[in-house]
Amino acid sequence: MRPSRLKRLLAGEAMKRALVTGITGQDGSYLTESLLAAGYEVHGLTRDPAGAKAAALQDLPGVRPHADRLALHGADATDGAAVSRLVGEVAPQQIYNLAAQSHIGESFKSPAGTVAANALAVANLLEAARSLSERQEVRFYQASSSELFGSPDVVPQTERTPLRPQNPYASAKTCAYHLVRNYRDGYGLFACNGILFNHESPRRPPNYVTRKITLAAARIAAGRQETVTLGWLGAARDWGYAKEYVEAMRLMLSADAPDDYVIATGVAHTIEDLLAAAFDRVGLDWRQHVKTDPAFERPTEVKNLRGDPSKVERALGWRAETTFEELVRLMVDADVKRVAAERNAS
Ligand code: NDP
Ligand code: GDR
Repeated sequence: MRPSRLKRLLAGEAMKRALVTGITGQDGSYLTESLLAAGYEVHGLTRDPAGAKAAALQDLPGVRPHADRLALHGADATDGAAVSRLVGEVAPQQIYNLAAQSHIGESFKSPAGTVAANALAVANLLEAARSLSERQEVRFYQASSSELFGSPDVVPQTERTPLRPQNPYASAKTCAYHLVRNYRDGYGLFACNGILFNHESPRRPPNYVTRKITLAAARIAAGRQETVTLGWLGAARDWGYAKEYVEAMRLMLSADAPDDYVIATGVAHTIEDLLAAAFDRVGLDWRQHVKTDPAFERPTEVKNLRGDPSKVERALGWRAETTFEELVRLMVDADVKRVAAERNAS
């Protein structure tokens, strides 16, 4: 952003100020809306502040009216000097580190880039936060993941389940998880790991299985495609609604003390459950429209994940409200609307 506008924003009254990395992503967009609605000044880090994802974020109904309290900053989180400068200049009271190469399949194709974005960048941010904490209070949230557990023997998984990452994404996230604990224990930094299980929404890109399926169901129902090709159908996941999960992030940074929390619904479903729910919604039988191709499989597959959210409910009063069925319904309905709008526009 232009230095003069940044100066004006920072000179304003003592408003709560948050820095969100990965602001253009699914979670970044919901978190930004939530923080803006709560009166925060929000600073976002993105590699492309003039790009399509940044434009879509700024155009959201929950963002546009608050444009005067949103500032986007162009930087790569793997650039330590840029991160240090940005954190020092913005001086946020809260940092939400959501930036990541977040696709598991892609992490096998780009392991070094994934380690840089998911681990090195976290070291950069924590170091910048530690430095800032010498002159003011700052709280740090890290987007940790159920992928840390790999394919665990223990069901459901809790904050004490052993970490056995199974892919480059999860290995890098495990490094980041430990770094957060190192800074909390070593420097007394208020730093939390949110160990979030899969959470989805109409804002999920279509290269994740939920959105790939809901979009395909909508397109097939509209006669715009005939089949959808997936990878391994044997997985089960604990799927929740992203809009609710960002509230858990905020609660963690508002708590009396920093800690790590599993965020999940506590209920798992298979991909076949997901297919059945999505295709039912548009009156179709999924078995007539699904193909598989090993090209979508991963060298190792994480089989079943189901979280135990009892700690966060007890300590912070957070609980998932949207059921799996409601989530699939709202995603299919959004895609049906999108497909109809595309058809009308063409
Ligand atoms: P997304 O992939 O939608 O968003 C992540 C964002 O990170 C991207 O929009 C990208 O923005 C940014 N980014 C990627 N690499 C870099 C980099 N090197 N420097 C700066 N920014 C970068 O992820 P979600 O919103 O789904 O998830 C948010 C976080 O939570 C991620 O860390 C993810 O790993 C984690 N997580 C997600 C879960 C889920 O189910 N959604 C579950 C558990 C954890 P841009 O291109 O604009 O720079
Ligand atoms: P996941 O989500 O790997 O759990 O990571 P994804 O939706 O990509 O996969 C879920 C399961 O579905 C299987 N699958 C397919 N997946 C994709 N993407 N495309 C397909 O065609 C397909 N067919 C079957 C996968 O193999 C897997 O078993 C998400 C990300 O948001 C991570 O960043 C986050 O940490 C975890 O959730 C928790």
